[in-house]
Amino acid sequence: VEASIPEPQRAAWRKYTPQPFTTQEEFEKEIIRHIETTLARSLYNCDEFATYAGTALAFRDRLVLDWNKTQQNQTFADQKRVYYLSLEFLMGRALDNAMLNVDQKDVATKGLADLGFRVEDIIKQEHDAALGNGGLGRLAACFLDSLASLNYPAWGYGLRYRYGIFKQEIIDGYQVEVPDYWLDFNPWEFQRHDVTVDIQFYGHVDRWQDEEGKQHTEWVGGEIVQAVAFDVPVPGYKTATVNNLRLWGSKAASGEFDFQKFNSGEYESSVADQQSAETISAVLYPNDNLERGKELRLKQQYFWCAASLYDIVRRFKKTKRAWKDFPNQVAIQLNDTHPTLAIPELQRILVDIEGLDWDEAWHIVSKTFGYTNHTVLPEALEKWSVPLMQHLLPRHLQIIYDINLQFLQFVERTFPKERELLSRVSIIEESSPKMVRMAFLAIIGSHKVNGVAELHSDLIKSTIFKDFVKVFGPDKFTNVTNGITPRRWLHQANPRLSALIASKLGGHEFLKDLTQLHKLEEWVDDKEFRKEFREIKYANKVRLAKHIKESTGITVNPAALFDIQVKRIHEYKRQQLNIFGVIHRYLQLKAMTPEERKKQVPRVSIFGGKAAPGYWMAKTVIHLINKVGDVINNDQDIGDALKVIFLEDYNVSKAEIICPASDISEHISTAGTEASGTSNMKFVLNGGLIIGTCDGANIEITREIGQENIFLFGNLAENVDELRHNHVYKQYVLDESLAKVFDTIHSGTFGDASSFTALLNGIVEHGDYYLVSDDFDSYIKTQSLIDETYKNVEEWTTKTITSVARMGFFTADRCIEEYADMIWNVEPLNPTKEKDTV
Ligand code: Z15
Repeated sequence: VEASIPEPQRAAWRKYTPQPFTTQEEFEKEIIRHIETTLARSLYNCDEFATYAGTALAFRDRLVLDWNKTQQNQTFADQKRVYYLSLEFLMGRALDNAMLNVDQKDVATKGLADLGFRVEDIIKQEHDAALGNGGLGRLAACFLDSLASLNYPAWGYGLRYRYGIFKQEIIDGYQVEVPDYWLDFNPWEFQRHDVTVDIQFYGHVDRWQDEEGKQHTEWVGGEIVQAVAFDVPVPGYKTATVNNLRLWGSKAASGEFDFQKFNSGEYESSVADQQSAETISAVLYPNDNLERGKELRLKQQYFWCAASLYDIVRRFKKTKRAWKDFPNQVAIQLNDTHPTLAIPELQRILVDIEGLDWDEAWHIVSKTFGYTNHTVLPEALEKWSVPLMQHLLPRHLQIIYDINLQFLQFVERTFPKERELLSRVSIIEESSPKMVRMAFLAIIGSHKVNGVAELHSDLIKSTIFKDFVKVFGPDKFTNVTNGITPRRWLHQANPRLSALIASKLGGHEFLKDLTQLHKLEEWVDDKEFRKEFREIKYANKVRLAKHIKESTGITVNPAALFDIQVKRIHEYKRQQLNIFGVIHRYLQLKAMTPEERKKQVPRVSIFGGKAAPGYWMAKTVIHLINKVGDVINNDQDIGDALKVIFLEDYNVSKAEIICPASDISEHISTAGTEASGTSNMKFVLNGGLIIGTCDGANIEITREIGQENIFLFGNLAENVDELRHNHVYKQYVLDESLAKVFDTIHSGTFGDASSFTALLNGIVEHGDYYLVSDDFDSYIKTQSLIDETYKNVEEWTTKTITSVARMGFFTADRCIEEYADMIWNVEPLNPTKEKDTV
């Protein structure tokens, strides 16, 4: 392809390829050009939004030039690529990130000031790209950042939801969901009108024999929906690599089907078909750690897997390699079981369409995929009903049955005496209706399976996937402890701390090699450094206090201890334990004399997070937090000693304000339930300490930063089963302090007590599944220890600085290198040095 373009054309192209701006003047010229021409606005109606749009377009131009080069370079290099399949990419805003990655934020700040705007106000105009629920989606976004920053040839594949995660409003203390229509103005995506794939649903399977007697299987009939590619540039930090995130949108297939209807006068119904096709990519399912088995969700999964695989296979076929080379050119990572249909889909492409024989095809398939598990919670493990799959994807169901048959025959040969084992490891659960266990299919169709923190990876091997360790051996299972990108979660969210660290470490190199942070320990006793470090934390608390004032009207004292728990609301994450602890603190304060009360460490308890719209218990917890806040915040006796804040609509851009502003953050899941957690890493990296259980990545954070620098409490994962058993089968006496808290709620102190009876009864009468009462005493004692420790400013400062210095392990860059070595077997590709590749 490259050689076929004649030299004169190349010369013209070379001569006229746009050059990126580098100076303030060039930047201003670009903004004004975009505002005047692309946006058709002028000096006289240029508000903050138009300025945002102009700035975004100017930076977009810069990214696009490098993006084109990166893509060409990757095509020419023709080496193995990584494809990260995720139903969620929680990207947040792109402009600040783009400015910092291309190292032009200073230029932009000055240029915008020259035009009469403050850069912070302009950045705030952007709508978050909120195509995800929580940790899983944000992890995917952090991984894309690291893949690009480390120059890996990698693509993300996802869905282009018209509505991202809902916006949360709190009205009278209740969560209200508002749709998040985010595509009004999105300069970061490019619709590829020429990249479309027809996706089939329903229909039936035909079998026939050709003249030579060869058997053929073909999926025919049904409906066609068209997938259209929308590409989003993903810039790396201070590198010319700009990778691609390809999101699929759905629309009605153009072609005979519509045309027939149109001709026969069914115009309206053909438009209705169009709308029904578009519903496939209309909305992100708002559940975190819960699967509900809805048909539209299965359609989303297949639509996205089939379009992505078609695209990947098409790219591979252009290289004219033999099929056996496929796993040497392609690594596909499955982010949870959501993309598991990619496994039978690739098998279908190879066998039904490309004519490979089954075993040859299966060898290729099972070397291509890797599967990441993110939870052990049974309600989150995906199962699809066999009748539903039979109806929607008849050929895939056959293939799944054939995969299962081959697998069970293998198990039977290897463990001939173990009949029970066969039903335990079968992909098909023999229930009524029968169910397809997606995690089992993902394990069988992948060459590696990983968990996301050490405890979690051990747990999946000893519990939900135990039998598969026996069948495949332990080497198929591994761990990659999660990480976060320090570019967004330190440099962008906390620029002053990043600058302070850079001033001691000799520049911002540490952002690409986070283990360099350890050198900060040399400065831990430096008076000036400590003072500056504390001043930064205080300024970040002032910034959050300002946000709290604007969004809730409540004034909080930035000198108080800021205690923050922000994450999805879920019983296993135990926001209820936190709010019961707050009520306990309130009761203690009420019992004190005003003089005693003055001596206490003032505290602001801050909550944030969304509940899945159908999750009643989680919504009850939100309601309780708000009611408790109403009472405490308006109690004259209490004043600044305690404030309770619920921050509306927690999302990525708010996390960037919240994470740098904690003194303590809470990661208090029932041991063994939180696979990793990633906000724990964000808070510590920004100089906050943690109160947490021995769960997920908290354990490794403790190992890295030292147990003297973390406030651990509560029962261990190994004891959870027994404790749960005790609740059900033994006489249980409720912890005395917790009983007082419950009495207070029952007495109506926080409004109509009947609103909260289900929540309290779950603990008192129905087995306390999340062990709130077992951990309560240990929790409140640890909270007192935190108060005591916080009084000693010097001790607290030492703990926080030491912790930051020891957080190097938790960069997402380390994760990506582990995946690349252990699972993908891919190498980075240096971006081209030349000005162009034409
Ligand atoms: C989700 O956000 C997580 C797991 C899931 O199975 C689903 Cl469906 C959503 C989270 C885990 O709860 C969290 O512990 C982990 O840090 C995160 O994935 C990223 O691995």
